[in-house]
Amino acid sequence: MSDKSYLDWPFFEDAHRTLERELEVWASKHITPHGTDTDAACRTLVRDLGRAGWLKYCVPAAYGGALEQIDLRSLCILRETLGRHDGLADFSFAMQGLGSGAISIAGNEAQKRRYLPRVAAGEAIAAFALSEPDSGSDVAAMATSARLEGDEYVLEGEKTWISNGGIADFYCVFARTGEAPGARGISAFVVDADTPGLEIAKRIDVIAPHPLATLAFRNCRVPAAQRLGDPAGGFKVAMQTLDIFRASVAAAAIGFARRALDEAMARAKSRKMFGQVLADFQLTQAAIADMATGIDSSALLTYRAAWLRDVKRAKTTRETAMAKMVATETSQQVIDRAVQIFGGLGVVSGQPVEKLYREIRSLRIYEGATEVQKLIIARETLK
Ligand code: COS
Repeated sequence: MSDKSYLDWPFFEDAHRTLERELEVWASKHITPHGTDTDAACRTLVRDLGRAGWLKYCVPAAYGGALEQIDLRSLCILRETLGRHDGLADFSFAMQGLGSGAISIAGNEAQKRRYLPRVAAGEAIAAFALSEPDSGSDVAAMATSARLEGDEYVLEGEKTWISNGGIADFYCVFARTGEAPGARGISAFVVDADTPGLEIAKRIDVIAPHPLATLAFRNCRVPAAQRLGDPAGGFKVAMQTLDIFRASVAAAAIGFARRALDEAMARAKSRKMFGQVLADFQLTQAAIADMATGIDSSALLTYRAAWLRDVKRAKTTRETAMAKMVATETSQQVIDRAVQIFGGLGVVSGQPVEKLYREIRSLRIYEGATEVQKLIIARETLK
């Protein structure tokens, strides 16, 4: 049984404890091993998460959501719990939120009504299309353009590392509209997957399989009504979306780390060696102590950021960046130690710690690499 003592911290309300309890029961029963068809597994997961009502936490109540406003502590509890059970379930949940976040933040009434209820019900798969081959960390350097022609924007360019690329029903796309250079000349759009001129240029295979693709926009005509928010407001919408979801990446990393610690403790208590069990050795105990402390430090930073946003309505750019950096880096170390405690078995394909070892790696890179989080923390601290 995983450590749930964090739920007694003052950051949480009874509704959060109930959410965790009910999700735990659901996940134990409904999350089952997936086959090798990752696209099919993700489609099924989105449908099941939608039917069970969990995706309602990704959108506001007026558009089919669970709560009046998106509650970051709930998102974090959902991702931590799903992440502890299954990386792909966490991924499928998270992308519904990240992929529709720009609509919740900047969409008009018609856009919200058209997309958000289907996201919450698991009937439409969402994706966030920001990165490009030559613009990952440096978002303001993006080259994809959107030229206004009459009442249409014409999109040209490439987006890459797009999660859900290939299975999404719509993409929130950021493109240069040219009002000013750099960050001040970018707008956001919602582009339906079947829009002529939008193609899946390449599917990308990664060490922890999930749908990932490069998108090509060639003479892709999007009605001007599909622009999200003000012209040139796209960079801020992207950053505001990331300010929310980066904290949830930290929560997913904590869920992975908790699972690794649980697996490592079970192994350490049962594996006999030199006439005792592994857990009797002080070197194992030191590892367990570091793992448990790392998890609690990460959780404190993460739920502080979520609480500040939810309760104090604070801008949490700095706190979110700290949480994302510490939780993902720590989780990598915790999982690596769990593999070590497992010995040879730890690197056997299909073992839970082996899967976690592959799954954690990308979290230190996507939604702002650790180096970008350092940049953000330093800038905000120096202000
Ligand atoms: N919320 C609201 N507005 C923000 C913001 C935030 N978190 N961060 C920046 N802005 C605003 C700034 O206030 C500034 O506005 P003005 O022009 O009105 O002054 C504007 O956006 C530009 O900001 P800044 O000059 O800081 O932008 P930079 O180009 O220097 O980029 C970083 C900043 C590096 C922080 C940004 O590019 C980033 O987060 N990169 C990582 C992106 C990422 O996560 N990629 C992964 C894609 S998702 S898998």
